[in-house]
Amino acid sequence: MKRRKRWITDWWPNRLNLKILRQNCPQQNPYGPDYNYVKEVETLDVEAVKEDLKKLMKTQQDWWPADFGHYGPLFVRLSWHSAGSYRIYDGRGGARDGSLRFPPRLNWPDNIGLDKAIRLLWPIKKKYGKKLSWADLLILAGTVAMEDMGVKLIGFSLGREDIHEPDESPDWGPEEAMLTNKERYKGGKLERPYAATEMGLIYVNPEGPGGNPDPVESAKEIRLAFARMGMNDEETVALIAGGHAFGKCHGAASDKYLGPDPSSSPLEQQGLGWKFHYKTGKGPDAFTSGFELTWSPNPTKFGIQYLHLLFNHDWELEKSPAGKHQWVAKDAPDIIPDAHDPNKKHKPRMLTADLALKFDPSYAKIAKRFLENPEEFEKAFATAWFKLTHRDMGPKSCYVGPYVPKEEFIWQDPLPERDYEVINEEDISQLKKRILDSGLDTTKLVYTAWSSAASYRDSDRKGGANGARIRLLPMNEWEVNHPQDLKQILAIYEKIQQEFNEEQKKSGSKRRVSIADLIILGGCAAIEDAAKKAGFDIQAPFTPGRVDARQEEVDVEFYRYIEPFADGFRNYFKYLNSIDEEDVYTTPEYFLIDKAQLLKLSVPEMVVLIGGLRVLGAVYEYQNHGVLTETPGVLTNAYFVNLLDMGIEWMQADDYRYLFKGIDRKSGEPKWMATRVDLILGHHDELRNVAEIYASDDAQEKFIKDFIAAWHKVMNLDRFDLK
Ligand code: HEB
Repeated sequence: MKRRKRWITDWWPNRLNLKILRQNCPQQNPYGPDYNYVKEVETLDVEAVKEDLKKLMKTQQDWWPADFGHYGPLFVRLSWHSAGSYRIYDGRGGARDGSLRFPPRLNWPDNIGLDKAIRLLWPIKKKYGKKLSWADLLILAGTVAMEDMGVKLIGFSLGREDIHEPDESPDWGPEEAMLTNKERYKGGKLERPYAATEMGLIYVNPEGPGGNPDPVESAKEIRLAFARMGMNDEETVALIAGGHAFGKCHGAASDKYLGPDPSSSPLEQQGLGWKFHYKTGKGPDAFTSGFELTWSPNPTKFGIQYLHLLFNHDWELEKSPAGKHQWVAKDAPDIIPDAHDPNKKHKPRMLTADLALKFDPSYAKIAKRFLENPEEFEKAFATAWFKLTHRDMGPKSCYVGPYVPKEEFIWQDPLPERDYEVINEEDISQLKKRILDSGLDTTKLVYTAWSSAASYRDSDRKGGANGARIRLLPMNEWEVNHPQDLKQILAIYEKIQQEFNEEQKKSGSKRRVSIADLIILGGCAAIEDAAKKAGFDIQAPFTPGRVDARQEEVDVEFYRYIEPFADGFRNYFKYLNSIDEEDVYTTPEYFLIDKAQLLKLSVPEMVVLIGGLRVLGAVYEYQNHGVLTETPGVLTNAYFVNLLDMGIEWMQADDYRYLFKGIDRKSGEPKWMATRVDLILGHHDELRNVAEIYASDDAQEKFIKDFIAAWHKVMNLDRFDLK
């Protein structure tokens, strides 16, 4: 073997990695920077694709023969694994970008065999090219398969644009080795943001926790993992019982015959991994999970047989040919068909994770209800499948294609229809004046606008300024949003709104202003004011049209879960005094980069926003942390100038190395306070490089302009209504 080049990360693995802020740049897109996937897929003949898919799933390929003459079950597993790595805490994972085709997910041991499923779909991808993304196809394949196998679906949306390189933004866990959980469990608790209980799994170990075949313990893991996928017990039971109506597990022989994952496979295998060197290694000799079982007598037909067998038989522990714990119904007749030999029959078998649905009392109750009400079961399954495969796509306005369901779901962050006209330029300048004249502190205006807009995360397109959910539970209670101030500010905005809308009504105008717009407008007004104080007469662009959601349009439980504990932009870190404790596993500066990525920011945008927000004083609890300026509220580049000032020496100021004080080297007097998030901009070579550019004497105007541009970008991140 030849030597391997070393990368900077090999030598300095702890250097803060900014890579996730420059993934998928437009130049990186092979279709070119002007490619618009949504426009392309809108012209797709979806009916034709569906027909092609249905034909393809029933056409045998010698290189990877289908079980039961139907690739449908394999495609269902493909779609489930594409969507199922979604986790609520940061909205990452999931199906929207097709990242199952890239490491690490491509190589995860839980995704074994899906390389074949993807390759089987290549003729369809090839035929439709730029009009059909892999991301959409990976979900469409399983969904059409289900339709073909008899599920009454509730709908489907296209519109998932592919990425063209691995997505390295999710933190998938601390373990280097696959299939361990040595580090993610602390004190019996699964660390945030993980949802999978072991590295390299989508959710849980099918054999039971750590390979222990205990259905009750397995149920606990399933409940934990599925909750972190945003699924309740009912959805969980529906999904598992519905999913395992189809297909089989593969484990013809010991895993000692198993070759390496796709990325580690020899070149000549052309990206297919896990070659199984046992007999033919495919069809009846295939190895996927190492279990060898089929759940249902009709594995290519949807129904309740799985539940029926589960509850009407006794299950005995046995080992698969590959040596894995699985369960067999010894008392049942041989009613299970063989996947390849029409003359062979088997006994019903199950995984430990399947038995969880019988031996966990809460799951059992739901499962029995489903068993007795097959129509309710089918509806619950179809609804949960739709949620599973669409919940990272954002609001309904992001949906594309002829099968979008009319029904609305709370997890889509629904917004009311606007039944009035938006405010015009004149209204905007008038309202800005009214806001500034109201006596509201401009710092608070900026802080509130930021809090509203920067609740957005692009991973699953949740949060954001539209809807003004910051007025409602639970976001109006989030500590980082300054609940007390928020109440006062909102009261004033409501008054301004009322007066303005009243006047419009009187004058016969149909224009109205929403609180959602006022919150952002207030931020813009404050920024213009701060720029003026710095001697620059600059407009902060503002695009009206946001609407106000109602409380019943907020997924309260979900937003409670995702309350932020770190936001470097507001210099907020909840675990100030417990930085080394278990609930936070890494540094505030890492979470800054993480948050910047969720806000789709580039490195310069992130840096300039921090510099601007700090001099505006928009810092958590309006402490002096990072407010490195003599003139807070004036939009200058002072933050960068002072951060890089060699006349200041920085020193640790608390036991946790979170706070630092800046001492005047000459006088020895303390001058500034800052956090790790501030000092990283001076410490990190690349961030320092940007800070230097903004600190330079020629950069005052550039700083203001860039800050306002980045600000505008964040304010509009969720404006899917503008497309
Ligand atoms: Fe499933 C298959 C596990 C859930 C759907 N799974 C399977 C298997 C296993 C499992 C182990 C085998 C693989 C092979 O091939 O070997 N799952 C599991 C678990 C869970 C689940 C543990 C959790 C609890 N699934 C699920 C869901 C769904 C599914 C949710 C949907 C909805 N799966 C499925 C299918 C299949 C499976 C369809 C078959 C595939 C074939 O046939 O190929």
